[in-house]
Amino acid sequence: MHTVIGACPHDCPDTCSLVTTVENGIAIRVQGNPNHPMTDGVLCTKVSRYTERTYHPDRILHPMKRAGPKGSGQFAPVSWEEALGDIANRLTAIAKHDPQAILPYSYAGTMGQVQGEAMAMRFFHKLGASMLDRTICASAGSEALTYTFGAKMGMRVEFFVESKLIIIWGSNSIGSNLHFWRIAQEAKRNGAKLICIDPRKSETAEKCHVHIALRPGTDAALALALMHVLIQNDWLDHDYIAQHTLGWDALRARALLWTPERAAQVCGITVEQIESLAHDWATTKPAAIRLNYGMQRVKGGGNAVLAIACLPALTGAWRHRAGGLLLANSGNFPVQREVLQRPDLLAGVQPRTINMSTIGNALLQPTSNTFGPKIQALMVYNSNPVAVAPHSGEVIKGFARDDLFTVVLEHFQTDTADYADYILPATTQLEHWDIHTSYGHTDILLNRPAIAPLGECKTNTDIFRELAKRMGFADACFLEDDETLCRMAFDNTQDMDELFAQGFTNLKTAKGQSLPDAPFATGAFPSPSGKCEFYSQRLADMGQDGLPDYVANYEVAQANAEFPLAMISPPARNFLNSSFVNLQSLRDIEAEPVLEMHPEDAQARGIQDGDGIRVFNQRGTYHCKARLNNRARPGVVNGLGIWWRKLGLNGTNVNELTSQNLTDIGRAPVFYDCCVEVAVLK
Ligand SMILES: Nc1nc2c(c(=O)[nH]1)N[C@H]1C(S)=C(S)[C@@H](COP(=O)(O)OP(=O)(O)OC[C@H]3O[C@@H](n4cnc5c(=O)[nH]c(N)nc54)[C@H](O)[C@@H]3O)O[C@H]1N2
Ligand SMILES: Nc1nc2c(c(=O)[nH]1)N[C@H]1C(S)=C(S)[C@@H](COP(=O)(O)OP(=O)(O)OC[C@H]3O[C@@H](n4cnc5c(=O)[nH]c(N)nc54)[C@H](O)[C@@H]3O)O[C@H]1N2
Ligand SMILES: [Mo]
Repeated sequence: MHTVIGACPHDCPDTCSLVTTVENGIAIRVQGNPNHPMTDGVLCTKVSRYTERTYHPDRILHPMKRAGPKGSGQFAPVSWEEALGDIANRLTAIAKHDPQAILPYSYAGTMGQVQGEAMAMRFFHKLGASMLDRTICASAGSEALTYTFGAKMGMRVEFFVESKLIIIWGSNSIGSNLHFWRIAQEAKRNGAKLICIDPRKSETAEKCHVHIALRPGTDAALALALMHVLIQNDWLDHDYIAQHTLGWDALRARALLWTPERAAQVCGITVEQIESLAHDWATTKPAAIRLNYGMQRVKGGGNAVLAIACLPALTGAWRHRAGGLLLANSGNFPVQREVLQRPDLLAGVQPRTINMSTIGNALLQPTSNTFGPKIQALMVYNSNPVAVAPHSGEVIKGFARDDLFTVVLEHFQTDTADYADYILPATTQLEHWDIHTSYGHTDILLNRPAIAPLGECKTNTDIFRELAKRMGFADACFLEDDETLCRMAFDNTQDMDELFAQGFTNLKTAKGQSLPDAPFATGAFPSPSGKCEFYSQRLADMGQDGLPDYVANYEVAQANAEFPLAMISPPARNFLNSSFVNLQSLRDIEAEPVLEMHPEDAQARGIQDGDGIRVFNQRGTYHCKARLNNRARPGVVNGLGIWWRKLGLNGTNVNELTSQNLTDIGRAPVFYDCCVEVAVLK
């Protein structure tokens, strides 16, 4: 019996350090590493079931070839030789004509730098395939933050423990950022006030001192009104504003248009809630905001982040290490992406870019001068687009195309794998090497394999190496092994010896120094001006007005007679996007796909708790169970995600209803900007 230190691969800000216990070559237990301070020996319910996932009877253990009509889910096992040979031939034939007709589709099924985009990108760069714009999650908020601060940087998460006010904004920490919640709890015990801003009374909102349940997509209006109150009461740090910000006069004029009365109307909250929040923000020190991506999945998601990101500078909250804001710290990690992904293999070619968030549209485009060649082959890895991409109706029409050649690298036969021509069995985190950054803390983690690959599974990297060999890509970089790739991810500014010895190491700056405690205490923003840019010339140059503004949703429930309910679809706590939905023990906790409704909205439609219901709009219909409670505010329904379609009630999930519209900044999807109507199922 021995233990192996690894890293949780999942798309979550916490990136935990894992300890796997192995007996006779079998992983019998996965636990949180007690020596890693952020993990502190604790895992979420999902990942503590990691062995159940790894040894699941439904794991795909052999290459599979389609044996029925597209989408039928019928497959027969084939040898690796046959599968790889056929795939290489098909891709070679398409590439001869135009390699841009081949599209990779991947996201953060694993967040590892190696099993993510390292060997895969080398392969697609060498091939000259279309590029994928990876926007499905965070690009609205990340790009907005980059306009205001200059990079995806913010407070160090561990210092929230010293904060006296914590605003959790657009995030259900208990569900999706559990280790931050532990820190917030400790701060609370030390006297901190916790405020949650969320349309839904989430598991987190109900445990905070104050919950402000605003309408979805109205956060920018709230932030501008907070500025208004700060100005009216002169609750400003004039010295910080003068020295470390850009565009104050213009922002001030904008904020003065946003009286609390006006914002209260837009947000569906009271003037008192706004004034009291502004008072708390201005008078409690140190004060911190844990912003998260849940509030940027609407048309104005980018502008909302621009507006909220101004708040810490106005009151000088950044002066204290426990003050300021954290959305993500990914910008701090000096990953050597060019070394891992080798864009030089493009050899000067600049292929077109396809936005993953509108994959439905893209797959249905014919060849044209503007679009380029019709997509003829799709290589999916680390993602389940048929379940997670918006407007499933269109996505499925695309995947169902008979003339589309689709290869899916997976652990399981997901909704997406059902549409594959080949499913290739991939290793899980227990079976391969990887190296991890984090978007919620500032440590680097190493993942060592704990067990041998199950069945005939291969690593993503090996699959791309094998295809490269068969396609005649002779570059030496296709021979580098995974441990070598791990060592190449960072230069010598990072303590790689410590990383390899203990499985994690604190991030150092690009100069090899420890990160500062308070990143912007004395300004030094990584923006073009070196200041917190309230006004962004870069945004203005792109045709925006350069200042944060309230941008209304595409679909506004109050103005929509046919579909009068706003629907958001945040994750169910025991699933991770669509991962883990096929684990019986976790599905037992979530029971059935549900729509949370306020009793008033239900009563008006004759719906009772537990009724089977039809949720519908112009794009589709989704069947689930009504759950009546006060987690939903009147006028807003919460369709918890993201179920596998085939495990849902009528073979659909909530993305049947979402649209392919995009955010104001960052070309991201607007999952929470969606209007619906609901009726009892007869
Ligand atoms: N258990 C679990 N953990 C996860 C995930 C998961 O699926 N399950 N997903 C992971 C991924 S991919 C990500 S990106 C992160 C996301 O993590 P976060 O960005 O923290 O987002 P969520 O926890 O998904 O919560 C989003 C919250 O935003 C609220 N919300 C929706 N619309 C609005 C709005 O307009 N304004 C405001 N203020 N709030 C709004 C929702 O009600 C919900 O409570 O979590 C990661 N962690
Ligand atoms: N309605 C609605 N839709 C949403 C969201 C929402 O809140 N509401 N959230 C959105 C967000 S934030 C995100 S990030 C996306 C997430 O969407 P995806 O990135 O597609 O995430 P998952 O659904 O978890 O699917 C990841 C898949 O990768 C596979 N995988 C994991 N590790 C490996 C590996 O090492 N190799 C291979 N080959 N495969 C692996 C898993 O088995 C899993 O099927 O969904 C988005 N969709
Ligand atoms: Mo995400």
